[in-house]
Amino acid sequence: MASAHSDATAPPTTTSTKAMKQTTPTKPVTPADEPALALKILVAGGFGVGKTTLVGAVSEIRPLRTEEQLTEASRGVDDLGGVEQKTTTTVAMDFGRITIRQGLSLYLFGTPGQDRFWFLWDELAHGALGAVVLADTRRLQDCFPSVDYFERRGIPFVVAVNCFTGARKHAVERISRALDLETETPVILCDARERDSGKKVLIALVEHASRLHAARMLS
Ligand SMILES: Nc1nc2c(ncn2[C@@H]2O[C@H](COP(=O)(O)OP(=O)(O)OP(=O)(O)O)[C@@H](O)[C@H]2O)c(=O)[nH]1
Ligand SMILES: [Mg+2]
Repeated sequence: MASAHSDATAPPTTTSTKAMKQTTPTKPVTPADEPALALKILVAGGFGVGKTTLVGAVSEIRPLRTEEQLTEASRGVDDLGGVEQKTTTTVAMDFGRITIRQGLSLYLFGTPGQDRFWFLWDELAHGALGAVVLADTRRLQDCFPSVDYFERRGIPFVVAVNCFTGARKHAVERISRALDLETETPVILCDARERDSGKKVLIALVEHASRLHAARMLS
């Protein structure tokens, strides 16, 4: 399920303690020495939907952020409807890590939300197991390009609806239909600020990706 990627600047997507065991034969083998699996996950979606917030909320390490101040000039370009308090935007990526269970960690890569950073996406998506597409029902159309991107490349994804305060609640079936998703693509309501909520989204993604990979291997 994990796919290796050779980018020397980013963490490996798979790690193994095998080499260490060979060079330190006297060290007793403990469960912690079991080969660990690290999977690469993208957190994508439209501008200001809460990608940086989600990566920061779930990460067990201090998240890496590449935020720049939004300028007055950008206000005419970027739709701040619903996130008027927003003062910064991601210009390269967010990075965080979460351990889902012993031996399984996820490396999280948050994408930039502004259209002018599309050129970074192929690099960020390289070797990813799957993606979370964050959506805001007040601006649902903003997540169409992300959905389209992952569908075209056959990258498993879930849609996580970030329930902003004041946003009307919609049934997940309705959101799934509005986005014209495959019926098996999970749609989950979440709060990007809550660790447990974000973790549930990530677990749903790993389970969904596992099912898809198993089905692809059988077909
Ligand atoms: N009320 C509420 N505010 C949120 C929530 N998630 C994020 N915010 C706020 O919404 C704004 C946008 O959050 P970000 O995490 O920066 O969004 P982003 O998707 O990373 O934005 P870009 O990188 O610029 O595309 C910030 O001001 C957050 O404090 C949420 O679930 N509820
Ligand atoms: Mg961001």
